[in-house]
Amino acid sequence: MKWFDAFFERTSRRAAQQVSRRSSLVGIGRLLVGAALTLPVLPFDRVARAADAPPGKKKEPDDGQCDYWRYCALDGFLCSCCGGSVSTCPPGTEASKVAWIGTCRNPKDGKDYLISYNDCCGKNSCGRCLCNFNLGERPAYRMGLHNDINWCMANTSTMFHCTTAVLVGEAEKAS
Ligand code: ABN
Repeated sequence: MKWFDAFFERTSRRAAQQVSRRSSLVGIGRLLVGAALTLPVLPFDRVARAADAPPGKKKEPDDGQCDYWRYCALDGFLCSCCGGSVSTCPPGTEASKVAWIGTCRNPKDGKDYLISYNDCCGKNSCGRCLCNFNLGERPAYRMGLHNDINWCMANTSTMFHCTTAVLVGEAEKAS
């Protein structure tokens, strides 16, 4: 390793003779400012995050948990745990053409909302975050009120991957 030490000693001495302290400080300063300006705009892949929170819409903190209010009648794997979000299908899957509609109460404002539980179709079961809540569900002979159904049945690919909970709107009050 002697040659290594000698090489660095020679190079450092030459640099010290040729470069003033001021110009090396200027160089280091430029490097720091350049890094601070360039690093935040480098093209990191933010696709996954973008799918979770479309522009202008904040991702809700607990939508990866079964007890999130919108999942009150969801039977399936949460798309939030499968590369999608509470209301978007993961890449490579498509939303079911038919869905089960539930009514859930938002604890923040105490109002009831219609939620469309669309399955995401085209890939085999995600297998993560299985939730099974059945508020308002009825046995299978009332098919429209039954949620234990593969809603991919009307899609080109009937493979079920996960389930989203899309907010449709405020529920009308029964008169
Ligand atoms: N809607 C979710 C689901 C898919 C397949 C079978 C049962 C339930």
